[in-house]
Amino acid sequence: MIYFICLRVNSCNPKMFTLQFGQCGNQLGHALFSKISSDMQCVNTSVSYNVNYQYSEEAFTKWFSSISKEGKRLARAVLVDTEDKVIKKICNDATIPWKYRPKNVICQSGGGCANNWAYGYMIKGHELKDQILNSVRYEIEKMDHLDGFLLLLSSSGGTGSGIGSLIGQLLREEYSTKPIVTTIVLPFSFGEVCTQNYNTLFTLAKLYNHSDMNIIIENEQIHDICKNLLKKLATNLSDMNDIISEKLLAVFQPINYLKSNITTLVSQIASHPSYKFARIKSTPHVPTTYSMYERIYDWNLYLQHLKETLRIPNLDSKLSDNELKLPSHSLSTTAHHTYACSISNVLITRGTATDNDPIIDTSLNKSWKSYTHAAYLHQYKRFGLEDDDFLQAFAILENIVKEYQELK
Ligand SMILES: Nc1nc2c(ncn2[C@@H]2O[C@H](COP(=O)(O)OP(=O)(O)OP(=O)(O)O)[C@@H](O)[C@H]2O)c(=O)[nH]1
Ligand SMILES: [Mg+2]
Repeated sequence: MIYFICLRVNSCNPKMFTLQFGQCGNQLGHALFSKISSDMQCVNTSVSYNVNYQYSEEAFTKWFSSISKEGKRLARAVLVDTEDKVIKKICNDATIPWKYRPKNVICQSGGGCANNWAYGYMIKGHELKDQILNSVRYEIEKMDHLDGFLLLLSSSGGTGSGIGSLIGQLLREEYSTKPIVTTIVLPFSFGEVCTQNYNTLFTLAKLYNHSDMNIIIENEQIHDICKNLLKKLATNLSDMNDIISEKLLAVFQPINYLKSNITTLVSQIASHPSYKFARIKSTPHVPTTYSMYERIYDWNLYLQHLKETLRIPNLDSKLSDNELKLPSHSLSTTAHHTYACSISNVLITRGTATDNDPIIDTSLNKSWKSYTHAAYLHQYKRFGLEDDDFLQAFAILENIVKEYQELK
């Protein structure tokens, strides 16, 4: 079943503009769009057809601009690099149902920016800035409403950090009222390259001034999540990008019909101009193979665990970073703990709540589940019913349930 072809583009839904810089930004962006794409195609969900349809539609409008001639979703993204190895790899991936618009790929085939922020910011950034901004303008002209920008980059190379900083600054000048959110990937603390700290310093300083919110990702912590929780002994960058994408999407994917846009998020999290760093804590992280057999935790436990992730970890031991543990009733709740100082927290929960569901809704969800597995359909089809009949019935009943729920 090809869902995305029949998606109706709804102009009021928020629209995100993603810019990917350098190796890290491009690999992470590719993982992010792939995850969005498979999330949209997922039919085996525990929610109803209508809710799932709306969600996919909103996700499409948010991240993709249109459908290409060959029927692939076109990411609303601009890609920038000063070496072509990664770009070639991600743009030639023919197996996926989405792609980048070739015009939006701005790539030199040189040797990169040599892990040097200054080379990226002062030299390469100025060589490429017109091309980059023209691509941005071209995309924006086609849109009726832009919600905001999402910049993806690492702080420690030269291209992402340097060119990303310059473009962040130029976007701020040109689109002064549009929120700019950056995702900045910090390097492993033990020397990948000797210039990484300077590069990080300049990147954070520049982008902090020219953006509205900076989501900080630590490679080291993401690596530990893969190793400790997902049990990936030979963790690679792609595993890590999967986790980072999940974290970003936990925040940025549509939420329950609410028009959750970047402006609202930024005003909740980074409302004061002096406090613009944000972190995403998420739970649970379990290997996909485990999740089939693991016991289902209750929501209270997840909430308690998330609260525990806000505690200040003991620097002597990585294991005291609660995000590196599974949610557990045995974690102490009574002892005195210091919580990290934060200006604001937003809790986003995703999943099915089983409490207080009306019976009709539960039964509807169950039948939707059976339908997605094509269970027993033949028993109806042999008497002349077609898929359309099922879908119409689902739509009608879902509407009824929705109207009743709105009475509450
Ligand atoms: N999480 C994650 N980190 C990455 C990835 N690729 C590189 N990094 C990290 O990014 C930093 C290096 O930056 P790169 O993105 O490779 O550098 P660049 O922006 O391409 O800059 P130059 O190569 O110097 O021109 C190191 O800290 C790497 O650990 C990735 O795909 N995922
Ligand atoms: Mg590079």
